Amino acid sequence: MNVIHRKGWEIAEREATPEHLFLNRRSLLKAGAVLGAGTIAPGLSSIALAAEDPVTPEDVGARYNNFYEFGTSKKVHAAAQALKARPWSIKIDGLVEKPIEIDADALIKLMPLEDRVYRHRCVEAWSMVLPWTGFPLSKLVDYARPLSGAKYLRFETFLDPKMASGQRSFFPWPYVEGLTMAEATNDLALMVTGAYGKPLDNVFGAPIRLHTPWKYGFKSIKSITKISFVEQRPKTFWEESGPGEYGFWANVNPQVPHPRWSQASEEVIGTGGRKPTQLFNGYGEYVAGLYKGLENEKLYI
Ligand SMILES: Nc1nc2c(c(=O)[nH]1)N[C@H]1C(S)=C(S)[C@@H](COP(=O)(O)O)O[C@H]1N2
Ligand SMILES: [Mo]
Repeated sequence: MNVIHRKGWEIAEREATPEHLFLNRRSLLKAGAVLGAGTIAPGLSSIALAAEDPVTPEDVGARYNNFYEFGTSKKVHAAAQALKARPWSIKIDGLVEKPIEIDADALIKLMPLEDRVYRHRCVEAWSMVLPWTGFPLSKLVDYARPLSGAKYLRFETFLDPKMASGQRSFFPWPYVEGLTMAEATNDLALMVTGAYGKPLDNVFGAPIRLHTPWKYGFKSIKSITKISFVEQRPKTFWEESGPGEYGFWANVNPQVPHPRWSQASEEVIGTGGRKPTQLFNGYGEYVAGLYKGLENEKLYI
């Protein structure tokens, strides 16, 4: 059996995939009370008794999404099934030793997959907790063999207005995002290939998407077709769409309001409740250092 070395940022119930094992603290305590604590399966007790952030149930998490390529509503699950996620080719280009074009499944096979439970905080002041499968973006950076001039990663989503009805609207398609090399090689930056113990549902951005859980959700670009290593900071989809409202850095900060609403708290989707928002979405210990010396930048918009 594999020994799992848990890192500090990991939410303790991470071993609980598939999702039917995600008992919340209350139901587990109840089960314990009925069965006697000793009868709880050993793998499970450590999971659920430590559950401070209950995982969002799958039927909630996969039915409240942002995927503007398929419409601006949160109910985009059915429309997103029009996405043809296989076969899927990914280009890696720009300032690299040699440009690469690789099938998504071939890339996924080359990468060390792991399960991670991450908090997700949308700029619209709602949040979820998602059980992902994926690999560290840093592994893809190694694989790409960037040249020393590469300062940023620029990510791009597919462009196919015939397939994706939302791309017939006025937005500056395709969806583009970016990270610095330091952010991309931080341990937390995850390339996501699965959720709830299964390959990614289209609505989550199949076959492969990014999740940077310390940043607002819009940084976590879905259905990636191209990753370019570049010298200049890329102009992102949301900066292009609303420059006064969305910036490049977009780190979560409850004290810096969005121009149109407070970021102090968030609606926890599926619970009917709210909770206070945390600086860097609670991951500051692992990422705050990335922003030393950048205090003059708009780090939280
Ligand atoms: N290509 C693409 N990626 C995207 C989006 C999008 O509309 N298109 N929406 C972003 C926003 S605003 C959020 S909150 C998350 C939502 O991810 P989820 O649906 O998996 O929760 O995806 C992000 N990535
Ligand atoms: Mo979002």
